[in-house]
Amino acid sequence: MLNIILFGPPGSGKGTQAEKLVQKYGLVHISTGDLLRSEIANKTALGLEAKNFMDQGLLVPDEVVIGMIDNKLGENKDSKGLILDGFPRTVAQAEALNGVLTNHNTSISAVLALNVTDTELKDRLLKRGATSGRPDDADPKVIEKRINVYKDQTAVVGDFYTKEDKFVEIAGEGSIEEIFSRLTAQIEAVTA
Ligand code: B4P
Repeated sequence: MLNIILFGPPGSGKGTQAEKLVQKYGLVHISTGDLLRSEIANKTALGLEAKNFMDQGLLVPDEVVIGMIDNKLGENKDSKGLILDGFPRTVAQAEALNGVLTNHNTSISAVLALNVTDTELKDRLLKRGATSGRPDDADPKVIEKRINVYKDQTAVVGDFYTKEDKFVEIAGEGSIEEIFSRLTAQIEAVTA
C-alpha cells in the first residue's frame, strides 16, 4: 500500500492537495477534520464532545481521534493506499498509528510536510472563514490559537518521522498546481 501523511499547520493546504492526490493515485482520503465535522453535523455524542475543543482551536483528545482512525483503517484495508490529512497531530497519535498499521501489515510510505508562513496561513483561513461557515476559521483569535497549538503539540510529530527517515519538507506557497507538482515528484521518488 502507498500510505502518505500530508502534514503541516492549519491552512497549509493539506485538504486541498489531498483531494488532488486521491484523484491521481486512487487512494482513500482520511481527514480527521472532515470526520469530526461530520460527527458534529450528525449531532453524535462524539461530535458534541469534539465541538467544544474545535471551536476553541484546541485538539480533540487523542483517544477520540485514534478510535475514529482505527475504524476507518479497518473499513479500507483492501485499498491501494491512504492519504492521511490532519492525522497524526500528536506523538501519541503517531505511535498509535504505527501500531494500527502494523496490525494491518502495512506502514507509512512518506510524510510530506507543507511549509507556509504564519502570515499566509492567517490570510488563507480568514478568507475561507468568510464563506465556509466554519466557526474555527471566523475568529482571528481562534486561528492564532490553532497555529500555536500546531507549534506546541504537532510540530514535534515531524521529529518522530525524521527519526524514521520518512519526513520530507515541501514549499507550500505558490499556486495549487505548483505545490501539487512538488508533492507528486516526491511520491514518484518514494514509489520508484
Ligand atoms: P482540519 O480540518 O484538519 O483543518 P485545517 O488544518 O484547518 O486545514 P488544511 O491544512 O486542510 O487546509 P486547507 O487545505 O483546507 O482541522 C480542524 C480542527 O479539527 C483542528 O483545529 C482540531 O480541533 C480538530 N482535529 C482535526 N484532526 C485532529 C487530530 N488528529 N487530533 C486532534 N484534533 C484534530 O486550506 C485552507 C485554505 O487555504 C482553503 O481555503 C484553501 O482554498 C486555501 N488554499 C489551499 N492551498 C492554497 C494555495 N496554494 N494558495 C492559496 N490558498 C490556498
